[in-house]
Amino acid sequence: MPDYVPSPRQWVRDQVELYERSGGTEGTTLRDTGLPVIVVTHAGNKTGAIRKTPLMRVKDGAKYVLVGSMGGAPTHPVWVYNLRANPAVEIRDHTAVQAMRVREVDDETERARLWKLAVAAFPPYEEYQAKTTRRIPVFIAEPRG
Ligand code: F42
Repeated sequence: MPDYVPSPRQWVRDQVELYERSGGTEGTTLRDTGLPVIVVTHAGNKTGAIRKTPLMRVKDGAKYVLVGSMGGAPTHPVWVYNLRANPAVEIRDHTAVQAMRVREVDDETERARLWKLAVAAFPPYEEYQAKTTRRIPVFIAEPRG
């Protein structure tokens, strides 16, 4: 079993720690926005190490939409490459933990629909996309059978 390697960013690491230690009852929102967050557990594409990445909770029915915005930074977050290489993830949404599989959404029509859901759940995504020339990656996560 590979080791869990926490994020090098203190605030991210702290959020994951509190979210998990409380069993999903604390640390479940983004700072002072009050908006809900999920934790995506996945494997590093080079090391195979276990990574835990908090993301905004965007739902599409029973599925989750994962948005690689990273505040509109010029490069994709590393987790995007991890998910492309290893699509099997585990998603914690408050107290519920589910094994899921992700798929990157390339189809423009599908992406546009999911992007609307994402912006409705977390309006700053729109501003992040405007800030960067890269096309922000969008993934859909579905329960693994
Ligand atoms: N980020 C988003 O992109 N979207 C969101 O909706 C979002 C919401 C959110 C809510 C709460 C919160 O606390 C954080 C939130 N974030 C959101 C930030 C998110 O959690 C990530 O921190 C951010 O997206 C950056 O992701 P990252 O994967 O680039 O993280 C960096 C800092 C990181 O962990 N780097 C590691 C390191 O050690 O430098 C790399 C870890 C890694 O995966 N390594 C790979 C491996 O094989 O192990 C190899 C790396 C390679 O070279 O390919």
